[in-house]
Amino acid sequence: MLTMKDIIREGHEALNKVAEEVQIPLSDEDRNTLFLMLEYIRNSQDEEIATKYQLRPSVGIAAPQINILKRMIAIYTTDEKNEVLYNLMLVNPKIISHSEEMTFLQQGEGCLSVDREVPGYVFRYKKITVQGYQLNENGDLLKVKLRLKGYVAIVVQHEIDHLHGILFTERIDKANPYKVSENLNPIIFE
Ligand code: K1U
Ligand code: NI
Repeated sequence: MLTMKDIIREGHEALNKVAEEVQIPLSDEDRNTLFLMLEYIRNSQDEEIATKYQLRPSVGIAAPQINILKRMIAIYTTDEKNEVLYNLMLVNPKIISHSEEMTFLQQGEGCLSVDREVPGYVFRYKKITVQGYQLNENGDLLKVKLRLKGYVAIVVQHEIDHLHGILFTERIDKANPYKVSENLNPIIFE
């Protein structure tokens, strides 16, 4: 299993590099890496396991965060009743279109690779269409086109940023971290 020891942090050069396309068909090694990434997120959201192994909670992870410079991401989100909303392992994800409209998380963003609070808003597309391959729980790889909006669209954009060597901290306006342009609505969680 992956733990926080496997996560590289801000300052590590790999976090600023562009990740490489993954070869299709997927190798056993790449498939195993993606399973481990998803397992990390699910473990991190399980109070007992997270406490035992000191895992920082997360809803997403990108392969460069475990120092593997390949285009692979995993996402796992649940609703307030703990029902699974998204359980995704994506290979070579690419945003092929997006809304003009932008949004942002009212509480800001966090990152497993950033060990500090970074105040400020990160503006992201409200809707995106992502093309790539989805690995299912049986290990099968399927070509997909996903239309995403709201919170999960923000998480996917954060993870795809990791594939381009970009941290959320770089997207915050340092001079004016909470400046919001007109007609821009945030996503708010209670
Ligand atoms: O480092 C990462 O890529 C993980 C990061 C992803 C992310 C956070 C916020 C906005 C977009 C993308 C996290 O998951 S930080 C932790 C977090 O946001 C969270 C954890 C548990 C439950 C709910 C949220
Ligand atoms: Ni991150």
